[in-house]
This record gives sequence, C-alpha cells and structure tokens, in this order.
Amino acid sequence: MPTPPELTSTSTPLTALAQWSALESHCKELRTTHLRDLFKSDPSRAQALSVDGPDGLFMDYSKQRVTATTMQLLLDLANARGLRSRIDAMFRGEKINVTEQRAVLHVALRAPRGTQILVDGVNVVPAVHEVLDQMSRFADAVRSGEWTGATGKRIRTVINIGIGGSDLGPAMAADALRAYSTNEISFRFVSNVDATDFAEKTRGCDPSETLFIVCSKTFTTLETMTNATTARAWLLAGLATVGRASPAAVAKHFVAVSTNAHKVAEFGIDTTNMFGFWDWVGGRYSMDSAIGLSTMIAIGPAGFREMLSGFHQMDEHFRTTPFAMNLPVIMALVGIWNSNFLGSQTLAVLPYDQYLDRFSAYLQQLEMESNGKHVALDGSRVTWETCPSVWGQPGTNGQHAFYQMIHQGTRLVPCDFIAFCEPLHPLGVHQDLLIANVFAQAEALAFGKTLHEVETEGSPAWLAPHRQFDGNRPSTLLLAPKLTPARLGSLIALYEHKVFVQGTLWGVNSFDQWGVELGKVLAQRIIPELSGNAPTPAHDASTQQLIARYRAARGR
Ligand code: G6Q
Repeated sequence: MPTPPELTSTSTPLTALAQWSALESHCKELRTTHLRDLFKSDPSRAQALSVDGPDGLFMDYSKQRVTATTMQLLLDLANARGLRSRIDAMFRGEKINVTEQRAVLHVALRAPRGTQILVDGVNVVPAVHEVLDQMSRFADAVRSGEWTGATGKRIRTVINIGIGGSDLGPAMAADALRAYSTNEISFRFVSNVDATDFAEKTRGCDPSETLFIVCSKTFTTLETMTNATTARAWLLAGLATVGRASPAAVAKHFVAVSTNAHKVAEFGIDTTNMFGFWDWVGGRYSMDSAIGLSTMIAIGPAGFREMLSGFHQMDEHFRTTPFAMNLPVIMALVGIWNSNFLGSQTLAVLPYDQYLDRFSAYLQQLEMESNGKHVALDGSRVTWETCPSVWGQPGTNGQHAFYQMIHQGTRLVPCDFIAFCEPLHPLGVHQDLLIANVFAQAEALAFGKTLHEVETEGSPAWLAPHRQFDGNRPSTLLLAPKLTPARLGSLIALYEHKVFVQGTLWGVNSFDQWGVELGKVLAQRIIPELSGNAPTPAHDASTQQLIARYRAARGR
C-alpha cells in the first residue's frame, strides 16, 4: 500500500494562514476600486505589471484587478505554501504524485541531451533521447515515403487513435502547427467510442495508404482499444480487396505508443514499432513524449525538437526566475486572486490565432483534470475553491457570440487573451484587424463606458443603461512575435507550470485523476446489461428506466 505523503508545507489549512487573512483584508479594500482609477493613480502601472518571458513572450497583466501590494501578498502566500521546495522537488524527480506514488517529470521529456534527472537513482534523460531518436528515424521514414504500407504504397494518412491525454495534445498540435506540417500526409484523430468518429475520420481514406498510431499509456482504455480493433478490421477488409490481408500487413499499418509492451504485442503490433514512455509522464502532460509521434511526423524531427526547446526554455524560466518575474507563477497567482478572492468561477482562454482552435479544449483537461479536486493532499476536504471551469475559442468568433456575457453579464469572467504579432498568412489587412480586435476587447473589458459617456454620445435616456459598460473586468494579454513550434512549446509549459503552482497553493495533487474512475466502472457494469443477457440491473430507478428504454428501442 502506498504510504501517506509528508505534508510539511501544507499541513496548515490554506485559509488558516495569516497570509490568507492578509489577502482577505486587502481584497475588502481593493474590491470596489475600478481599473480606471488604478490606471489613473499609477502612470507606471502598465510597465510595472508586465513581464518579458522567454523567446519574446510578453505578458501584460496590468488589466487584472491587482496592485503591487496584491502581488506581494500573493507571493507571501506562495512562499508560505512552500512553492520553492515543491518546484525543486518536482525537478528533482521526487514522487510528488503521492496518491499514485510517482515522480512527475514531464520536464525530463524536454531536457537537453546530457542533462541528469534521477528517478529512483537512475538518470532518465538518456532513455528520453533514445525514444526521440527512434521516433525521428520512424518519422523520417514515413515522411520520405521509405516506410510503405503492405502493398508498397507510401503513407498518405496518419490516424492517431487515443483519448484524453493520448489525444488532446497531439490533436491540438496538429492544428496549431499546420503551417509547419508536411502537405504530403493528412492527419486525423479518432478518440470517441462513438463509431461516428471512426467512420467519419476514415471516410475517403485508402487503407493501403493509412497508418494508425495507437496511443495509450495503459493499452487497456475502452475507447482506444475499441477503436483500434475496429481499425484493424477496417484495414484487413480493405487490404483483402487487393489480396494483401495478413497479420504481417498489420505491422506495416499499425504502430503503438505505450508503456505496456505486453498488451501491444497481444494486440498484434510488432513491439519493434512501439514507442515507449514512462509512468512519470502523466497523460495530460505527455504531448511532448512519444504520444507526440503524429506531431513529429507532421513537422519533422527538427521541428519537434524545436518545440521541445520551447518547452525547455519555459521550464528553465520557471525553475530559475524569481517569483515576482516568473510568468507561470504570476499567472497562477492572478488566477487564485480571481477565483478565491474576487469570486470568479471560470476562466476564458481566447487565442487570437485560428491555429489555436483547439487550445482551450486542451487546457480544459490540463487545468480541470489536474486541479478540479476537493480533497487536499492529506485527505482532508478543502474549504476553499479550487479549479475554475476553463473554456474558450479563437477570437474574433467569440466576439459575435458569448462576449456579450463577458462584457455585460452578472458573472465575473477573467480572460486570457493570446496573440501573435506576425501572421503566418500575411494576407491583406487581416492581421491588423485581428490584433486591433484583441487589444480593443481587453481595453473595453477593463475600462468600459460610463452612463455619462453614453448619454453624451446622444443615446436617449431609456436606451443608455443598455449601452453602458461597467468595465473593471479582468484580463491578461499574452503577446508573442509569431506562432512557431518553439513558442507553442513555451505556451504549453507556461500553463503546465501555472497549474502546478495553483495546485501547490490549493494543496491538491495536480497529477492524479481519481474523479474519472467511478463512471468508467459503472459503464463496465452497464455494458452487458444493455444486451439483455445480464441479470436484472441493480441500479437506481432512473438508470434502470433508461436501460429498459434503450433495450426496448433496440428490440432486446
Ligand atoms: C490524463 C488522463 C487521461 C488519459 C486517458 C487515456 O492525464 O490520465 O486523460 O490520458 O484516459 O489513457 P491511456 O493513454 O492509458 O489510454
């Protein structure tokens, strides 16, 4: 049985700390202060509450409802929660994922060759580079056409089969880095156990030109194994029409990314075409491991290593920069201020870059699966709020949809805006319009428009209240020179470490996910009951009724 964690730094409940009380008192004073006044009273505010990070990444958080005092008090809280020692423990490879007794070392996945990071006394960095080299050889072979399918044709479609952490990262990266991807191969992602996903993603594909990458850390996940089995049948049926269906053919069209060689072999995938990773890589922290094989095939080994260098730059920034200038730390503390003191329940992440279409979906897992928890590390129930709900979509689309609520709704919706100065498609005036919009939204949210201003513009009295904007709605703006593989890496590492800092302050384990278990277990119980062969289901009346309805609808 795992031994319970030592909790030197978090043994005092968060809200019992003097630093917490100091923030509560400060919040009472600052709560009613408008951003308009904060900017008026401090001409240096914009510069003071902005930070330059690695590779040109600039973060302006001056439109958050904080002052230098707020930030100092939040830093005091972080220090009281032992943030420094927690960061050091993670980078040292200590088993900080206490409920699973695992080290948490996604930072090792992007550590340069020659670095030393020990887990149980063994340096894990050489093994990381061995797998990267194996991936590089394979990616090159697929990209060049040297790797062919069973009929000798080159691969034109790569289909990643995986779910959760084995899907969201690679799927997000496929969109994010499309400008850097080969046009010779199309990339698709099957995750849902709904057969529609498989049917639609394989529509129009030629089996003889298709490569499946089955990504599953455990190689037992229901959705992934079901889709992989369907894929094998689809492949063999397709190859049968040209007389090439055989178990050997499967090896030319299936590779696996897993920690479970035994299950991979059992499925019929040649383990020489298996790319490994380790139990110290959490699913949602794995897109830079072999789980990113589809990304490497898309952008090439050099592009992938560039992405890893971006991750690593942010890791080093996080590890070495004083907290007051540390992007992930500041972002985390501002989030805690918004959630725990200003009472916001949500975070909108709004990238003004179409390539980041799936970025907020990726962050939803990273943030909500990591910190959506009500039990502290010591097993006690927390008496403070933890992770907000995270959502968003690329600008400017949202402006014509849900921004109404952000500007004039009754709830506080803090926003992270993300923008890049240089466009990847320099067409006409698009980029200036895009950037003008993101700057304008942040400005409008912060400063609003008073009733007096609306009336002065000539609005009749009955209409003026509808056209008035309170403002004082917080946002951070991340501005970078251009979206590149390295900057994508930095951006993801920024959020990974932000999540870690918040988890540390909230006192939860950001690296387990027990909350997804119960539904999985119940589904396993219900599966045979749907066929009608199982004994009378022992469920609540509502669930029994639903099972009965389903069986009737399916004639069972
Ligand atoms: C992520 C979670 C979860 C996991 C999937 C897929 O942190 O652990 O999303 O990635 O359940 O698991 P497998 O990779 O084992 O199929």
